[in-house]
Amino acid sequence: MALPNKPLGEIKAVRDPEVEEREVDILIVGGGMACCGAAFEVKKWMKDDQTVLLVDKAALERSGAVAQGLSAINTYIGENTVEDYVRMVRNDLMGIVREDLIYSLGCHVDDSVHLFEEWGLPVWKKDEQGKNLDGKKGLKMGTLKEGATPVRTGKWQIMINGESYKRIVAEAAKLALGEENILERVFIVELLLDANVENQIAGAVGFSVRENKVYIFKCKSMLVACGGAVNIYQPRSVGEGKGRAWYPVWNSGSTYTLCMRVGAELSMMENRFTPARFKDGYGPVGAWFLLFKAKTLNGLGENYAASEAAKAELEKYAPYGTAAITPTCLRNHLMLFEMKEGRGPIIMDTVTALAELGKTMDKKELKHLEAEAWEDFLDMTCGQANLWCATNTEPEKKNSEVMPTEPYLLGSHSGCCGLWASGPDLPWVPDSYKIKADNGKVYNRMTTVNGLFTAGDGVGCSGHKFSSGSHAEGRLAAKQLVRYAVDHADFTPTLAQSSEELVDMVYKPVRTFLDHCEYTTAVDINPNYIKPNGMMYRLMKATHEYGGGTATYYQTTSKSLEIVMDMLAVMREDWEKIAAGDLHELLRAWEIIHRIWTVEAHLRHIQFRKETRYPGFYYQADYPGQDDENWFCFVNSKFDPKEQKWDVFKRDYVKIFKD
Ligand code: SFD
Ligand code: AMP
Repeated sequence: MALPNKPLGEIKAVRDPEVEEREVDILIVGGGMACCGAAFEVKKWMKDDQTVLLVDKAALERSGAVAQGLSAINTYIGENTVEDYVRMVRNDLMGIVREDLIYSLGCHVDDSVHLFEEWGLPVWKKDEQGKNLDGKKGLKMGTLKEGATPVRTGKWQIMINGESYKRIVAEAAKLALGEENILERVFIVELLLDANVENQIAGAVGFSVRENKVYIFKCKSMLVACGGAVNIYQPRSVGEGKGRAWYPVWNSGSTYTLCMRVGAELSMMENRFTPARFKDGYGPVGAWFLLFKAKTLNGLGENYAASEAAKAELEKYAPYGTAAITPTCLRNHLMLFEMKEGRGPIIMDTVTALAELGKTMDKKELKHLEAEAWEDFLDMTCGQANLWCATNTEPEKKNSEVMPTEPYLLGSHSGCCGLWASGPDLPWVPDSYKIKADNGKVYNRMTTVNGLFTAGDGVGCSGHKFSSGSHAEGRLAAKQLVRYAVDHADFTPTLAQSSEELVDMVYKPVRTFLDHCEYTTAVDINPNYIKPNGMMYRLMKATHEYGGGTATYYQTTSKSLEIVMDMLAVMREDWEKIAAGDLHELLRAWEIIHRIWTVEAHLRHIQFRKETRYPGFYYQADYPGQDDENWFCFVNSKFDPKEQKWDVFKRDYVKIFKD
């Protein structure tokens, strides 16, 4: 149930919070696209006596990556084949992906898109003359399910009027699950393994960010889909611009941290995403490239991507570099190449693009086109529209700079880091891609911890799901969550820790603060503690300078990695002294701890993979270029919760679909 907005000011934290314990069969952690998909689906498969609860750190209507809305759905198969979708994802991610996961998602994603439209999401359509109809006008052509033609930007993307996208999806999720089965504004801190059954998930602990209250949950099966990781590197926007980032600032790597801390295997954590975006506002470029057919120019006004030098550079990364669509990392690589050669900055030629499109349009149509250019931002990154206003940028008169952003970790957009998850139990899926639970059964999207599932940004090795695919994947996982809980009906989750121990852990930052805050007059400066804000700056400086951040054009070296690893070890020591005076700060404290764990996994993977698989996303300067002979494989890792030790290792890649 949603709690009312808090009154002005922060809510002071107290030493001894209230404790609420709950036991359900199925626990859903997160409230974004994947969890809304799960919430919509789960009850259809549940038995009458089974119980479910969804817990989101924010409010479902505007939580996660789709909070601001979106102007496109980037995965809609439509007239294409699912096999081609697999090929596209494989090429974009430089060959090493889980084709079983991508295929199974591709089979179901359109169904989610059809539901969105049914729930009221306006989808652009083509009319009989091939003209674009947006908003309500699109409805005249019927629905996608009935066979209406969407406005395709690229082969896989369709345009929507999506300012209220998340509200629409959340409303359906809430209706299906029931408000009484939803807890908002509760941040999950740690997952809990069963005290008696080895490697079995049994619950989670978290706290309310609106009341001094700790929640302890027990469950038989659990979905964790808390999105990707943002603000782990120094963002390009600092000072008054801080807080502006491309991916959602609230997603702090909880998916990866929560799961890895109970021993779930991670995969391809070395992969990251540094999207090219309109500079400073982080406005997306997809619609400009694909719908408006705009070109990017270097500082000399040249279409560098079409140059001989660019071709030669791409050939080094054949067959991916020479494919019909250049992989996202290599598009960045070309930009960085220009900038490093002194031919920056990179400019999106919006003026020529709109002028070209306008040639076949009357005045009214041209005005509409210009409005669409603004709406692309207003629907999903309104800060970019503000920036255009503030800098007197009319895209038909003035071009805008494009720049690759600071690194993000995610598994649903054009990146593929995440958890090693089971593929479906189908004959064509290789055995090495199936994870067998304690009962010998295979549950699609289960991690290597029994009963623990993930989806969306959480599932590794299978990017390009986007909003629609994440929703569909949540629905796939939901069915399996129920199946697992039914198959384990006799299992009684038992926690190893007492309630008191769990409260001590979650509220430790509050107690550290209360014990020492009176020692100094400046509440943020104290020899006995560090505030989350200070820790955030430390993390960002370390990753920025040594971990392949924007400071070094995304380049790192073996020595730099060694240095940053030492810095992380000290941060880990110091986080024992992290302090929180109010509930907002307690949230920030746990978020930064989750971020540090996630970054550690990321850098350990980069350290292990002795090649540069994703030029444009990151460069390991000691190992430039790709080394297929030794590294055409997954890199996986596992943190052993008992031994408190990391293991990083290779797993074989299996090709399922021919080129
Ligand atoms: O333009 C905890 N995305 C795009 N998808 C598209 O289909 N089209 C686009 O146009 C896309 N573009 C885009 C996109 C995202 C953003 C931010 C921008 C532009 C500016 C990508 C999708 O949005 C993305 O793939 C999905 O949303 C991923 O879904 P999911 O479920 O994996 O993550 P989420 O939606 O962010 O939700 C996370 C949830 O977890 C909660 N949470 N809850 C409890 N405890 C914790 N510890 C928690 N930590 C997090 C969050 O509150 C949230 O509910 S474009 O760039 O291409
Ligand atoms: P973006 O706005 O960059 O997030 O891109 C939205 C969609 O368009 C994603 O599916 C991208 O993979 C795709 N895309 C963006 N730019 C290009 C491009 N230059 N060529 C091909 N596809 C692109």
